[in-house]
Amino acid sequence: MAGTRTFTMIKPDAVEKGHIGGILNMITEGGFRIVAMKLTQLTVADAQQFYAIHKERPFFGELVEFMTRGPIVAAILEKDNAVDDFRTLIGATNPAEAAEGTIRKKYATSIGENAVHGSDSDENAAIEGAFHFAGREQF
Ligand code: DAT
Ligand code: MG
Repeated sequence: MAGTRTFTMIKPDAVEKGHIGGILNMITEGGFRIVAMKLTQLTVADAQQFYAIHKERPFFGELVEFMTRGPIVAAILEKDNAVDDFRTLIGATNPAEAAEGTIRKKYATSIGENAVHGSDSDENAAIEGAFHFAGREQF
């Protein structure tokens, strides 16, 4: 059975441009309940760990530099089928390929600076949520 929670980050590009409110509105209008949330900033070590699966990719250095350049909003979201439904709401990694009505279509600039993160599995949602939030910070 699909899980009910996913993890998201509003990335530095979207925070810099003042899109926190617009993105949170799309998330709640999309039927997700926010069960944990904070404004925070990743250290280089945090970003290297978070994106460790991509460490051999040519864009890894650029990705870590981008993700650490300013504050992010980290949040845990709840909904039936949370991981897949949230991936649908955010749209394709490359905003040029993202469907109309998705968060990345509306707010992302490029494949690297794509406004939001969404977990890709229930297992990673749990790992990523626990990376940012203690149990007592999850409601
Ligand atoms: P997603 O964020 O859709 O899960 P991913 O896990 O494949 O995508 O990659 C993680 C992030 O790495 C992505 O949000 C932006 C960056 N990235 C991925 N592919 C890239 C590329 N070809 N060039 C630059 N950055 C890339
Ligand atoms: Mg991914």
